[in-house]
Amino acid sequence: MQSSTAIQQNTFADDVHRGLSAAPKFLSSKYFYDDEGSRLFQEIMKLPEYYLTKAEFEIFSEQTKEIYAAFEAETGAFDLIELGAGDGTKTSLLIDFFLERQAEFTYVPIDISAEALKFLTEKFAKQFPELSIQAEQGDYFRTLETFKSKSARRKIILFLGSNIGNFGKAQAQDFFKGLRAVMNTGDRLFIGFDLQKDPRTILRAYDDARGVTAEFNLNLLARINRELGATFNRADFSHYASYHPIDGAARSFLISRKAQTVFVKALNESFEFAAWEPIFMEISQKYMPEMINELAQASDFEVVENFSDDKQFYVNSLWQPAEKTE
Ligand code: AVJ
Repeated sequence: MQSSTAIQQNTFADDVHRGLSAAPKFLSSKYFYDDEGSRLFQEIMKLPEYYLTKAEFEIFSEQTKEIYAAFEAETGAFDLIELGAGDGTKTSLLIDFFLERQAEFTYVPIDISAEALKFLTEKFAKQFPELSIQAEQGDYFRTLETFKSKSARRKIILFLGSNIGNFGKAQAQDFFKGLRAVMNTGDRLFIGFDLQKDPRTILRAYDDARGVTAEFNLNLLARINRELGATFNRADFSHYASYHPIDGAARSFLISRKAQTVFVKALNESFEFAAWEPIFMEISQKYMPEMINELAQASDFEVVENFSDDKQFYVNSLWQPAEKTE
């Protein structure tokens, strides 16, 4: 335990070093989710402006039967694998329905956060006493790799919540190619994509009136202070969100409000910020429907079926490995 904590911390320190030394400066949004960051993200999901969770919840609650049918869940035993499981609210809708239909499956939540997995496992054990759960802590790919050899069962892989948005377009393709490599012909991949829509609606989702998203971003500075002994003063940085309708990318930044120097003890290094210099924090990529098809094709999948909410804000897209053409 001691050594794995040390390794994680080194990686965090390395990444902070790389990001603050770069021009322009950046920090990785994957570090948002410490305990406080996870709590703030739960808050974000409840905000009126954050339509993503509501849209995906609508799809899962109103089209459960259709999703179940599209999964071909009645054809035999399978593993329901969820990447980055979170609090499992949406997945519980599927699980509830699957158990009712007596589908034969094991729920396999995979997450980097042991804390999040423990919470989810305890919650589901209470909510669904008859559910078979096999939580796996760790990196998506390494864990999936072991599945390929270990389990002959069908895999239905869930990657929900528009988490793919954090990757940007090129990275998303690499990610899906990696997944494709550990999947067999009968397996399925179910992905949540946020769609391009009125740019104002998107921008508001990342610039909420109560400032919870600002807190969520600033919390990473607090984490760097705490874990790496840095001297960030949050009041000297302000959250700025943008949405670019041509590339479909929502981006968030922390802007240095003045010329300042921040010392990071763990790196034994100081970083200079010019007045109004930005730190790029996060990309949340939004998709056009045809981009989803292109992405599937480029990563050797084909789209089986798309599920959308009433407002067409969001798509849950079901993919299967493409038929071999040779
Ligand atoms: C968890 C990556 C889907 O990009 O919409 C929410 C994170 N950032 N508000 C997103 C987030 C700011 C969220 N994802």
